Amino acid sequence: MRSVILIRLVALTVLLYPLSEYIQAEDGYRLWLRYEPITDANIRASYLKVLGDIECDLSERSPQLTSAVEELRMGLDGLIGDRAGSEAPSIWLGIQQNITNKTRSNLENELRDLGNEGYLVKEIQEDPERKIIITGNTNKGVLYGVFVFLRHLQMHRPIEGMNLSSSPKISNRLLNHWDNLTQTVERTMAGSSIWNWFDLPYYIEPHYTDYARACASIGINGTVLTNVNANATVLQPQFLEKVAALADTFRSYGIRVYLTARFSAPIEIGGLRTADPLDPQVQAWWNEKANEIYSYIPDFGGFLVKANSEGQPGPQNYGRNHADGANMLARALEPHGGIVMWRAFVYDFEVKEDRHKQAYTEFTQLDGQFLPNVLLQIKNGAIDFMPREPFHPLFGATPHTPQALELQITQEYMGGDVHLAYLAPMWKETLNADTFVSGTGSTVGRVIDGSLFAYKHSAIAGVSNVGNERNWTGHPMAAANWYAFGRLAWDHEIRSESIAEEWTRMTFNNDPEFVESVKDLLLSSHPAVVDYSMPLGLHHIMAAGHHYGPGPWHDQGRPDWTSTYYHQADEVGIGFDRTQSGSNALEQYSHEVVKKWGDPQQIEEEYLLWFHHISWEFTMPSGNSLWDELCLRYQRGVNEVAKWEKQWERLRTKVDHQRHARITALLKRQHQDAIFWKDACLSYFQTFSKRPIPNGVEKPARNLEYYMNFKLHHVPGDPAEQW
Ligand code: BDP
Repeated sequence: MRSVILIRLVALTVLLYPLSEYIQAEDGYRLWLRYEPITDANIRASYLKVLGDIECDLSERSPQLTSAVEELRMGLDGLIGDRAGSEAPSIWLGIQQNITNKTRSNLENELRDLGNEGYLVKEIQEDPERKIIITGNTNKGVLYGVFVFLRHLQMHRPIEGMNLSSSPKISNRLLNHWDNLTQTVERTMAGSSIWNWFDLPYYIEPHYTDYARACASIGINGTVLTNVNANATVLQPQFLEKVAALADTFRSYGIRVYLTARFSAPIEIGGLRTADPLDPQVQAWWNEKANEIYSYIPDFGGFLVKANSEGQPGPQNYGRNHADGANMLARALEPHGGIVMWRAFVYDFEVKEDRHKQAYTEFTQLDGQFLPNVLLQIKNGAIDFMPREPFHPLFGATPHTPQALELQITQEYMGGDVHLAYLAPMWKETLNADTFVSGTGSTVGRVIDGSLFAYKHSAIAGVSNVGNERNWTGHPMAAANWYAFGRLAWDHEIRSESIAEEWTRMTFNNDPEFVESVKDLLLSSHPAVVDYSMPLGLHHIMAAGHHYGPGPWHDQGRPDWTSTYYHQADEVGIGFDRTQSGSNALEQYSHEVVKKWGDPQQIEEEYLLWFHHISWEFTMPSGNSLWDELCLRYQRGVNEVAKWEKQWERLRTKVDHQRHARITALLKRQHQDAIFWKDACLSYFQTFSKRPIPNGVEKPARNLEYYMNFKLHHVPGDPAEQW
């Protein structure tokens, strides 16, 4: 057997520099990896009985195993502290090959099912000893196991007899950073980019490691560093060196880097006259570029591409189609094992078809034409990350082309980093939605995890809400969305409630009353945001440009960027008719869906105005008229936020002052913003409905002109402010 290095736990030794600096502060920097000392004597004693030295064979010098050991030591030092002289059994860490033969044969079945990223954390009896083993088929699995083990301890769960194992359902679990090389970030408010491009590759900021730790702790294994509105400069050697430096840091945490590829790069940085994907010179340029990238970053993940969408160049500029474009890049990456994530977020205002229908029309006809290492990356809904969207009709409609799901963690349309909106329940609405494309149970989750059509590749992406703010996400509660994305990317069947609970316990504390109350805040947040901004299926009625706040009157410029295009309010009613009498976008769904959503009496109220133009007098299930119901929904959202302010105030003594004060201020602002949304939207829609504001709804404080003339200047994340 190879030499085993026995590592003694050293009392309160903080091993990683970046954390030592912040250990006292409650500024949110440590996210859910706080490893606070366990003060409950019983829990501590029960852990001390079981947790002894860490045993690990580090002779193979695996960076991922080293990260795993460091994390475990740091976690135990923080949570339990002095272990010197402990007689407790040991914690054994390593890949399965290194387990003693006897134990291995006992665990064979469990290990076989773990794949190359799964973990097993188990208490075993290895005569004469008991020990905790943290293992997997790879060191990455071991690393994930360590994070799971520490999560368990952070939540004060019993460890005697523990037996935890899991492997991810989706193989590529990626954050998408919409970060520019100028260090601005599109649509994220939490400061500037965390990538300090100018100082790279010379200075590796400590927070790069902590970012990687946070990602790995929830199973994220890839990161697209650059904005989908891409800049070809990142593909030049000067920048590839910088990218390589980040990749080197992330590798120890099992994270691969990806870049966005600007389609016109061969012209902009390659000196070619065209970027036509069928031109052999262009193909050769990309092949060469891929070789060059892999010479810097041997495990480079691949490209994410936004093409022929919102002004970005693409194959259609040369009369070619999306498959021509994607395949050209796929060919260049294929020899190196890279993938192309080709975004399905394409629409063109020159095309008269309802924007809702365009991606489906475009991509279903190309199914079967993409090379095997191409995935279509599809937003959860057909419009654009609205507060609530029905699932995208494209899901399940390209059985021969793997589909990836793109979620937006950053709250572009939900109050940025100012409003509390826990998004796991909304994401689960999409993941659990039944497309019926291959019989009942053809959920979006099963489409994208590859199980429905046996896709070779599977992927899920979350548009990151991280910036260089001290606490990463601005709103302390917004980190719950980063956390939830990772957890759902690993296993889309986990309940939103459990995720909220885990995050709360680790981020704040285990006080049962506190945990219940914060969980309640989180779980009630998304429905409230929908209520006070875009209830009953209303969508795309936000302010133009920065997208923070209401703008239902917006009717200037290209129609598919206005609000009036989407709400279609008139004297008869409100809502976008997407049934047969309207754009018939509904026909792109399976007939089971059409049957339900095509009927205003059967469709969930949440989607009513998404698919139907409904008369102001229509009787809603509550018995109210549509107009009254709309008003009451807006008010309900406002009331809910008011309630949270009081609820949070009651928790004052249970949380540090720093975070309490910040959240108090944010909730106050959210309350005012919610009132603004309600007042602005109701004043405006009332000009069509011509009905009074019903009882139980507070009348708008000002007249419509005030709301229409109100301008919010210099909103963070607004692309118009970024250059
Ligand atoms: C929209 C954003 C825009 C993005 C675009 C995209 O407003 O900033 O570039 O999506 O996803 O939500 O490409």
